[in-house]
Amino acid sequence: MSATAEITREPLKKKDLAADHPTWCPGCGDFSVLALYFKLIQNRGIHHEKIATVAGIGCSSRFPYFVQGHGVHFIHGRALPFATGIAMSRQDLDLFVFGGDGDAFSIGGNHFTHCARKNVNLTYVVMDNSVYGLTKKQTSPTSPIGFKSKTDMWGAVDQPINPLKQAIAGGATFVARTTHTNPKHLLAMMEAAMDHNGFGFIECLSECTEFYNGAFDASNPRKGGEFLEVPEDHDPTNETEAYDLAGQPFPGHFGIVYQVDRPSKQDREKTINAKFMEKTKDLEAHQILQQNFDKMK
Ligand SMILES: Cc1ncc(C[n+]2csc(CCOP(=O)(O)OP(=O)(O)O)c2C)c(N)n1
Ligand code: SF4
Ligand SMILES: [Mg+2]
Repeated sequence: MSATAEITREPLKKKDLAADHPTWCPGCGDFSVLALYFKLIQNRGIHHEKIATVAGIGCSSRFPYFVQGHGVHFIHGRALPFATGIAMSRQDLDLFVFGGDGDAFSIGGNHFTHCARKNVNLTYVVMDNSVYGLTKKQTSPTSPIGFKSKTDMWGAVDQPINPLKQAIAGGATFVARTTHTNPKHLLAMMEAAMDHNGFGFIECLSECTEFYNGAFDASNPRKGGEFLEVPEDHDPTNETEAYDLAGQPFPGHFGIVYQVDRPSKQDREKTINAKFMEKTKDLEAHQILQQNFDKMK
């Protein structure tokens, strides 16, 4: 076979993608997110060496352990900065970041805003259970007022954050909301975020059956709730409209709330890099460094 001959490869099956047996509690919403991630990889014919799954710390952040591909289980709240490094240096990878509401909006809150405004091309799925699951029930930034936990024994008193509003205000270019109880919708949102050029943020309601059972029943028709999709006449490019939709009281609407085109960080740096690559093409690495040192004098 010639070195350039194309090798035909079969799309991966679920058994090729599942690494470890997930250690989540029975009924945990996170199972559904993992199953749909496998489905997405299968649908898109992505191979092992192109999968990159990054997470912080939390039950949801165990995600990369269960996926056969490149994976990083990083420091609590720091998944996005790590993923940004990957995004900038390996643009050939399909990069997904998964994590919890605590990881994303408490300890990682600042990184969330900066990754959004920089429009780093990656997909970020926050598995929001409105509680700290791994550490056994503390109030999280999305816990509603009145939620009783180990840190708020008499009920939470602080105003919860609204992840969608936070993402829009931060400068995200793709903002969507879905739930683990609607697999078709969840998969559609992940596919749309993946196809978006820039920071694709998805808030996925993912129930913690152990420490916040029934939290999202009002959004689940099987539990007597209502699953309302984003209205057909909603204009996702209209920031004010998107902001209003994001502010609807729970259970709110599900779907793409906001989506606009803006060059990604990769796009913007590509131009700068190309210019300087051209300028320095005849120089050795030490000469480029010396030039930089001289400029700083
Ligand atoms: C620097 C640091 N602070 C605190 C912790 C303890 N800790 C681990 S996970 C976690 C919160 C997890 O909540 P969330 O991100 O919502 O994930 P979930 O377990 O609910 O999926 C905390 C506070 C830690 N691991 N590292
Ligand atoms: S504690 Fe909650 S979030 Fe963690 S695995 Fe169990 S059900 Fe899932
Ligand atoms: Mg959580």
